[in-house]
Amino acid sequence: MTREPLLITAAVVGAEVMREQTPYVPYTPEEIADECARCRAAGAAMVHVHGRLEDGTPTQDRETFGAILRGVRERCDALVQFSTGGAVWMSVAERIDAVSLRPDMATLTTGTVNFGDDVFMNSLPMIREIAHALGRVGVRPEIEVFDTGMVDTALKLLKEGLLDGPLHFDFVLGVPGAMGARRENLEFLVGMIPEGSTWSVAGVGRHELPLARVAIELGGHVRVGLEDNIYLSKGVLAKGSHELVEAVAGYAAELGRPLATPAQAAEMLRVPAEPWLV
Ligand code: KMH
Ligand code: ZN
Repeated sequence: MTREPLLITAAVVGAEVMREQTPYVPYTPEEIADECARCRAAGAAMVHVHGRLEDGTPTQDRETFGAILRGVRERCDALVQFSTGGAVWMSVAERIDAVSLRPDMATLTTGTVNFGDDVFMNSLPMIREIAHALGRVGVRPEIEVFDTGMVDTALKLLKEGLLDGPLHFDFVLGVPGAMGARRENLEFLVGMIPEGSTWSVAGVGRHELPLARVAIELGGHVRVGLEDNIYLSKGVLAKGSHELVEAVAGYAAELGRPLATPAQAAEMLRVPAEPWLV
């Protein structure tokens, strides 16, 4: 098995989980940045962030993201990845409002998918617009894949030159209405991506930790956090994303994968060395 350093990405907030479900989800930029720092201390090299208003309403507002970015940079050296997915009801303009702050990375979902009772819209023109917005400010995308065709679309955009290879994929498995969180699905997706690509898995709900373990065994990388799953074990709420990161760090130690530092992750993901200051 590979001993390549394992990138753990912590998805600490998301746009869906609310305090009614778990008191541990952070809302304010300070709470989000504090949780990111705890995740870094637990072994995460990158944090994936969304914005929230005081009452928990999701926002992609530039000011909120600026406060989160500054807060994380003040507290730790984790790479910061902005969501451009936002929430299902947001326009593309809202979703890309903050990317000119130039985080280390930002997400790019390459297709439309059912998302529970909702639809997460990403038509080809929308995908192109987001990819252009990232390209304009030199932010590397992480390709979010919720179903098979999204890999094909990413590869098509790579061939067209809209995206720069090698690509980094995050396979988000187990969203109701999307591709299931099963090992064979993950192996199939990994088989679709070109040599030299990198990938991580984000299992949703109870699949998060078991799929993380599979990814470590397969030589991939891992995303965990309250955005995707609020439980540490059956019926036991995680007291923050950092507890999920700790669990993954434990698997990595057991399976012989050292943890990637942010510097190693930046090199692997070809993140530009000097992010703009905010
Ligand atoms: N909240 C989902 C609708 C991303 O961050 O790029 C989309 C999402 C993906 O979370
Ligand atoms: Zn997200």
